[in-house]
Amino acid sequence: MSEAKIQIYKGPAGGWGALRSVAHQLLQHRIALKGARTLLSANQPDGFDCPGCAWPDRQHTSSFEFCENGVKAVAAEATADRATPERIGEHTVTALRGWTDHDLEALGRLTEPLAYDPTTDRYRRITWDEAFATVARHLQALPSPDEAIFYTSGRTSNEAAFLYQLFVREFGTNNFPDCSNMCHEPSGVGMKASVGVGKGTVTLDDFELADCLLIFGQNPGTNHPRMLTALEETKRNGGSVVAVNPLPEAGLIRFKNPQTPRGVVGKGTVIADQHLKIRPGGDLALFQMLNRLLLEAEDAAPGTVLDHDFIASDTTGYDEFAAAVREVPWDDVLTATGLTREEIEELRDRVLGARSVIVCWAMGLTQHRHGVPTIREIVNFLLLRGNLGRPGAGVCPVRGHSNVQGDRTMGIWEKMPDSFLGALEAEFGFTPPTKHGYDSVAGVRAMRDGAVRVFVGVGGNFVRAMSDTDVTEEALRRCRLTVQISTKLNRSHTVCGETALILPTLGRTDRDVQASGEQWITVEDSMSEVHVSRGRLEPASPSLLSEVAIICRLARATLGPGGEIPWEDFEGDYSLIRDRIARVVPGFEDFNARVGVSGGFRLPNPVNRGVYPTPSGKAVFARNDFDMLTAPPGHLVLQSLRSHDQWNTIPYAPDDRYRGIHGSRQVVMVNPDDLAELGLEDRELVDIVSVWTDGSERRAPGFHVVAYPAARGSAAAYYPEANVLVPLDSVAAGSNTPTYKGIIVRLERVTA
Ligand SMILES: Nc1nc2c(c(=O)[nH]1)N[C@H]1C(S)=C(S)[C@@H](COP(=O)(O)OP(=O)(O)OC[C@H]3O[C@@H](n4cnc5c(=O)[nH]c(N)nc54)[C@H](O)[C@@H]3O)O[C@H]1N2
Ligand SMILES: Nc1nc2c(c(=O)[nH]1)N[C@H]1C(S)=C(S)[C@@H](COP(=O)(O)OP(=O)(O)OC[C@H]3O[C@@H](n4cnc5c(=O)[nH]c(N)nc54)[C@H](O)[C@@H]3O)O[C@H]1N2
Ligand SMILES: [Mo]
Repeated sequence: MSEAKIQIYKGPAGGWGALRSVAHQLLQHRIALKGARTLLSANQPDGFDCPGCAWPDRQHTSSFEFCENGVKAVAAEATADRATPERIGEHTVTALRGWTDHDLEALGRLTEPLAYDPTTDRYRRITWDEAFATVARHLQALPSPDEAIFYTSGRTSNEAAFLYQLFVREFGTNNFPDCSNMCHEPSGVGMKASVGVGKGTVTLDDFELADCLLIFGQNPGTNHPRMLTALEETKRNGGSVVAVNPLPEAGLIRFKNPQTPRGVVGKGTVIADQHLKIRPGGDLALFQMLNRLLLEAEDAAPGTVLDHDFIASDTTGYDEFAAAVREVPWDDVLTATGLTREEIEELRDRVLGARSVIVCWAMGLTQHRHGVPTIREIVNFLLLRGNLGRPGAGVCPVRGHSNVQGDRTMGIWEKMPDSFLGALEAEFGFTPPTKHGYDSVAGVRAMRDGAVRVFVGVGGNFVRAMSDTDVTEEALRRCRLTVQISTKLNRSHTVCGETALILPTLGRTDRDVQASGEQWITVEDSMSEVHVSRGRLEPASPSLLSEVAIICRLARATLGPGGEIPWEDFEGDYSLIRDRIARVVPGFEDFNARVGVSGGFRLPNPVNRGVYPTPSGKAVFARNDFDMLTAPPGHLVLQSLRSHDQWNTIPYAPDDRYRGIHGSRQVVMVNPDDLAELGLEDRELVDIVSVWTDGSERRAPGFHVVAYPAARGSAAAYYPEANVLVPLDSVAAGSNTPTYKGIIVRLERVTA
């Protein structure tokens, strides 16, 4: 194991470092300048949607928004390397299972359909027809359609997602685990309960108008680099930015916009006016205290703090909420947050001085056992001062995968409402199942317990993304059939059911030609803008099929000929799919015509018109119980997060530039004072051991301790290496999201 080189990073995000890193990526993937130019058509009106993240562009017609990590994501897909059957077949699957995530990915793009051959323990090439017949045979043999699950990762296009759910529902199940279950599910559940809609309410224009931005549990410098430009705009217009995070993340502290000459050579913009170094899981307590302080400020100066008109006209539940939140004790809040009273009062004053406030958040809030109440407390906070549905104010859950929000809109959800199922029935003439299906955690349990026999995944890397890696892997192995529709090799391909298939597919950047000619697809970003994406590159192999084509052929093979649904026509002309989406999904009327012009359209959010699709028709103040994560003596609260050089389950390199860590991912970051208390030295080798309420323990061996300015009592290690530590049953109440950011651990010194 190589030891990490550590030098705490003091510079800004962006700047020269970003440019250098991009040049290196292009070189590594052997992408020549011609290819590089194609890459630069990302997010252009005529180009493809960047698969890097779900942050929006100005009308999607921007003058090319440059982003280091977007280029890395595109370069990874556009690589010149090929994972051919011959290269994969050189190794047994047992051997491949010993490879790192990075090395599997580095074989390059998949080129041919493959089947696992248990007699040789190797993958071998098969024909597409054999592949579809194999899946059909297994699905048809199941005693019940509920014995299959159909996973989706968030890169899938609207068109493919719509057809996938159509196929699966006609087959007869709602078993749709997806990456959203592991990601922003608490945001959707919490906002839906509070305001009736599970999506954000703001646009980029609101960032220019906001007086104050609160950024909770998010590392935009790495994961949404283009967001830094929006933060810069807020600052330029006199707004303030507050970062709430256990770590001092570089992009939140200072930013040099590499798209401007000044940004490359200048000092950059200071982003955060205040950084609150909160303990992991302390955000619910912080918002409850903020809300109490707003009520007290109103008591002190009646009529000046709360928006009484808004509360009276638009909300319900205020009295119960207010009575409860007034009781939240300072002592508990200070313990839960690790903050000082002065820090919290400074934040209160900042909020009181701001007419309009936006709250942004990502995984630091959702991946906790109280993720749902935390989101509901944020909505409470915004409702108090009418910070919803007006310019410069609102909720901004910042989504991850580039089309994760669109996939949900298209029906990838294990419990779509009856209105959606009814519309499907009216359009396609079959009765969709109404019984709710399995989400990701329930899906693993069902495979583990033998209740599910077939796993199909459109994209993603299920065994590395999910919690409790060993349990998840064993669950997959118990299946009769596992099918992975993928662009590149990953660990999930090495954990096979009795029969296992890899179906290689086109990526976002690849040209997609079907019977009626060249096709384009659509996606929905984090701010509900729907727009076109058109691949331009020569496909990685002539054998690749698009996701749409694979789904159509799976459906025809499985459901048999003679059905009502024209799968063959859909495959040949994607505009026919959009015609159907227009008739089934609200907000997509006249889809083909509207999406093709001037950067697409924005799906309306009724909350912005003061319409709340809740049972009461009002926005609901929630009364949330106080909850904090406590670690027993000698233990820490561990969060698992992304480095600057990875895309979800796939590390590009063992470096984390903005945290100053180079050469190793087997590190655990801990505050130096905690290390002293634990009797550990910087760079010492430890095992991370998690403890769970049922007394069970899980171990991740061989990590170097790194003294790092993290919040006291916390620790941080990288995802997916830390996933073995998260018990399958450790989930957010109400959304079943694994608690990847709230793991109770101890560090055990490794003695030689
Ligand atoms: N380059 C790149 N871009 C990506 C991705 C990628 O892997 N690479 N992944 C995409 C996906 S799917 C997603 S969901 C997003 C993820 O985007 P992020 O949510 O930014 O990703 P994480 O690395 O999980 O970072 C979580 C942040 O929350 C902080 N945090 C942890 N626990 C707490 C807490 O209890 N309270 C608070 N206030 N903060 C906390 C961490 O210190 C860290 O800064 O990024 C998307 N974009
Ligand atoms: N410990 C810990 N665990 C986490 C998280 C965390 O913060 N901490 N974050 C969670 C979150 S937020 C998420 S979203 C999940 C992510 O979980 P997933 O979405 O399942 O994982 P990814 O790593 O994004 O999937 C990468 C694979 O997708 C395939 N792929 C890439 N592009 C395409 C495409 O265009 N089409 C198809 N069909 N396949 C493609 C490639 O084969 C690649 O190997 O992980 C979750 N797990
Ligand atoms: Mo995500």
